[in-house]
Formats: sequence, structure tokens, C-alpha cells
Amino acid sequence: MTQVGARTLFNRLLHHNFKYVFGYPGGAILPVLNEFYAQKKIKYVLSRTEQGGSFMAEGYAKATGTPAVVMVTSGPGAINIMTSMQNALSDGTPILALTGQVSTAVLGTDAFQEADIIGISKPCTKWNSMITNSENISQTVDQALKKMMHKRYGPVLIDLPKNVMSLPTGKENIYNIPDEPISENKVNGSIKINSKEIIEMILKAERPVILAGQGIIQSNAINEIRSLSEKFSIPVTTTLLGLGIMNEKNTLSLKMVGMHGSYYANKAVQNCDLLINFGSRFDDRIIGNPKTFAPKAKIIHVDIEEKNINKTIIAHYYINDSCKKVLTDMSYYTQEYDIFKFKGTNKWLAHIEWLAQINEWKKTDFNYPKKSVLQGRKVIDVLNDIIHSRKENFTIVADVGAHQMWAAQFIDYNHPKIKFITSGGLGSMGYAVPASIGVKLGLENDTVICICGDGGFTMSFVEVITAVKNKVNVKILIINNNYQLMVKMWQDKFYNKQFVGVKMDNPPFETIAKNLGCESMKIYSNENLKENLTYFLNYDKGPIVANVITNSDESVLPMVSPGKALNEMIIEENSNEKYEGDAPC
Ligand SMILES: Cc1ncc(C[n+]2csc(CCOP(=O)(O)OP(=O)(O)O)c2C)c(N)n1
Ligand SMILES: [Mg+2]
Repeated sequence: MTQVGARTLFNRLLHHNFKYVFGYPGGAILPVLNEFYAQKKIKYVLSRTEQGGSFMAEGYAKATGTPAVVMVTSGPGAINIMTSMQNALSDGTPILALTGQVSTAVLGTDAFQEADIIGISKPCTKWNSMITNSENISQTVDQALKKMMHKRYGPVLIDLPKNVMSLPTGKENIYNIPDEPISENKVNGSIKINSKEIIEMILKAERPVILAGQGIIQSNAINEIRSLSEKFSIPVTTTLLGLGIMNEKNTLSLKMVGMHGSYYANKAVQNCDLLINFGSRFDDRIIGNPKTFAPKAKIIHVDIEEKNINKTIIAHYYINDSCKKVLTDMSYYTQEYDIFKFKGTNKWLAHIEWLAQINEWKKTDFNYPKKSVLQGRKVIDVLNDIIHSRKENFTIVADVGAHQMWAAQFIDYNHPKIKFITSGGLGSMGYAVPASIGVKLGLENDTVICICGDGGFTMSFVEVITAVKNKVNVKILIINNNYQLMVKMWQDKFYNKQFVGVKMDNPPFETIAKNLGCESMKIYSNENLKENLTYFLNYDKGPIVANVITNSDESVLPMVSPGKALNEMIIEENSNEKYEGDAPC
């Protein structure tokens, strides 16, 4: 007996072992949604906004390293996930979007809830396709998943006209889609090298630094990079999305580099003689002025995505391959080298001097002037101490703003014990509450803490309902400074304190959360801070929201103003140094 298109689609999702589909219903997607009725194999998680559902899928995919599905209706439903598509494209997150579409008979007639989703999503997906023939359903899903996982991960979208989902499918044409041909070497101006040559350069370097990006996490190469760093005593700095690749309490960890990175990471990058970038795309937030980035270094760029090589920083050498492959090859070759044979040589002494210099720079760590009022940085600082005193694994999911940077700076990450997930390349507010729900569904045994600003919480708190209804025990910590503090800070520094549109006048979030059926608490002073945060972490009967009222007069430091070199950081809170150039965005 032939089956309808929606059943074929559902079966293909089953075939690929999807446990969850996140989404929001509507007319055009009803045939597919109907397949979720009376079955227990795939759980349909109803979000409260389409954007929220798609961010949940992103959170799940990031947390588990496996693809996730978001399914929404046509027109407004599909348009509402475009921020998430762009977010997933920026951060290399593997999600499959299934969008309802009007029937093919009325396509292009401005039908009710018709939108050209293939056109709209083209620039913000890796690949998209509309299924117009029900015989192609399984094949299109397979092709989408292959495209999604090919080289750097990313979002893909399949548009599903309603009639195609309701029609019987004929004999299915399932055939293998060949892998994309390995692209040829099109990287101009840089020299292609191999793994062994990287080691030879390390052995010649006196002041090496590794920059580790998300490519390390996605290719599961954390152990390999830690061993490399250990074997050759190479300090490692990471991107925002690479936090935790190193145990950040390790002396060879330089924590995060860039606009709000550590003093010592920025100093090390600007003074090193060899910079090896594994799996970071040299985002503008980490390089400062590209013309003055790592001016004394030979730069090696290892990246699976060819288009990232020489995109912002011209590398002297490159390898266009996965970090895992390159690091595995390197560990094979390192057995040949005995670094102790360098003992006593000038190179050896220079390297020891380099490590001593870095330790000296490390005396200037992330810091802030302590006040009697509750400060956001203090809250995160204390949270860090508590996290490190406990046994369970944690995932911190940060929203976007000042609190996000503090979460990056004041928590010492260490994969897989303490992990970090955030909206990196797009910086999309409203991400963390829904994403943390997806993360918790993916990592049931982790304690998942969403650190959110009052602005971002206001944009997304409807999804607390999703957490309550699905009994997802996320812990939402609102750093409530009653301002969009990050923007306020820019107006303060770059617009002569002319504050416009940044004061929030928030309602009592703890009451709102309670009314949504969620446990909640309010924290407003330093007194009993540790005890209150411990209660927050220990609560296990459902999700919990803590409205933490903090000082509105804080900053995010160090800061490299846009267009400046990484070493031109402003470090002190009341520094007389000028914030010059355009404000960041
Ligand atoms: C969807 C979206 N809109 C606007 C911005 C620009 N933006 C970046 S940070 C920020 C303020 C965030 O305020 P809040 O959530 O209270 O966090 P805080 O900076 O106070 O910690 C804004 C508006 C953004 N990143 N994303
Ligand atoms: Mg705020």
C-alpha cells in the first residue's frame, strides 16, 4: 500500500534516529504534524515561538554534536526562524528546518501564508530545497543531512508544499548521493603544508601560541590538542565558542582572546612568533585590526572549510582539513621527536623565557572594583566557585550582552566538566532561554544554567512555559541590571553618555515566572549570595528562574575598541584612555 508524503517524511526522520522535533504548528504543516500523533518514537516539543523552537534545536545540536530538527508552518512561521538559520550558519550548527508551504497549485499567487522561503532562506542556510514531487522525499532528506554535515556544519531547509505531503508517494527512488568532490586547492598566496611540517615549525619556534576554535570541539579533538600543548609546552587561547577546550585552570591556558579577551591572551598573540589556528575562522571579534594582528608571527591556519582560509587573516601556511585528522597525524609524528634534545639550546631558553613572560602577564587577570551593592561579575564569580566545588557536569548557556562576556571571562571552563554554549557569530538576544531547554534535553545529566540578561529574558521568557510543560529542569539566572547594559556601555563610552532606549523598567520577573508555573526566587544582595545560588543549583523539582538584581553601573573589560590592535586594550574601569572609533555592534 502506498503511503502519503508526510508518513514517508516521518519515517525518514525515524530512520535517521531523531528523538525530538522542536516546533510550532500551522495549517501548511498539519499533514506532517499529524504523523506525530499516537506514536512514541519521536517527541514533538512544542515551543511558544518559532524562533524559540529553532533555538532549542540549535541548543540540542550544539550540546550533543548531532543534528536536530525544527518544524514550522509556512509564511510567518517559517520567516520567524530566519534569525536562527543565520545564527546556525554563523556558528556552524547542524539543524534541519522543515517548513510548511502552500500547495504547489497556488505557489507564486500570494496565497494565504505564502512566502518565498526558498528565496528568503537562501543566504542564511547552507542548502535548501522545495519538494515538489512526493517520490523525492527520502532522497531530499538524505541529501539535506549530507549537505548539513559536509565540512563545516550548518543549517539546511526543506520546504514542504502541503499537497505534496498529503499525496500518496509512488515507488521511492532512494539512491546514494555522492559526497561532494574534495575541493581543489584554491587558496592563493598561502603555502599548503602537512602535519609533519607544523611540528617542524613548532620545533623552530621560540614563542609559539595555539588558537583553538570550535572546529576542535566539533571534530572531537580536545584530547589531541591538550596533548600537543602539553608535549611542546605551547600556551593555548580559544575563541568564545572554544571555551573549555583547555582546562582553564591549567597554566598553559590563556583563556579567551579578542575584543573582551584576557590581557595575557591578547599580549601573547601580539608577541608570539608562531600562531597555529586550529578550527577558528578568525572572526572579527578576535582579531581586532587585521592589519596589526599577530604582527610578529608566522600564521598557520587549519580549517575544514576552505572559504575560511585567507578570509580575514592571510595565513602564511594552511591545511584545509579537519582538526582531528591534522592533530591525529601530528601526534603520530611527534613520537619521532624528542624535545629534550633541545635542552640548553638558545631555542629552549627562549621558550622558557616566553612562558615566564606569559606568567608575568597573567598577573593581570579579569578583575573588577568590588562594591557593596550586588554586581553581576560578583554573582558569576561566586557561581564559578560553587561549580568547581561540585561533582556534576555543567553546561552554561549564555545569552547576549554584558552578562555573556562575564560568563565567558569569570567561569573557568573545562570540557566536558564545564562547557559553554552561546550565540557567537550572530550574537542573537533571546537565544539562551530556548537553547538551554534544547541543551538539557540533549544532556540530561548535566546541570544546565542559562545566564541571561533582563533584556534577553524579556525577549524569550514565553519559553519558560515550554520548560515547565515538558519538565525540563533548566536553571535560568537573570543578571538583571535593569538596562541593556552592553549597549548602555557603548553609549557611555562612544556617545558621550547620551543614553537612549536602554533603560528597561522591568516587571518583577520572579512573579512572572511563578505565574508561568515555574519555581522562582529573587536575589538582591551580597548577603547569603552563596547560599542562594546553592539553593538555585540544588532545586530539582522542575525549572527554576532566579531574578538577580545587580548594579547597573558595571563594564565589560578588557576592551579592544573596533579597529584597534589587540594589544591596545583598555583594562581599568576608570581609565582615562579614550574609547575611539565606531562603537561595536
Ligand atoms: C536580537 C538582538 N537585538 C539587539 C541586539 C543588540 N544588543 C546586543 S547586547 C544588547 C543588550 C542586552 O541587554 P541585556 O539582555 O539586559 O544584557 P546585559 O548587557 O544587560 O547583560 C543589545 C540590545 C542583539 N544582539 N540581538
Ligand atoms: Mg541588562
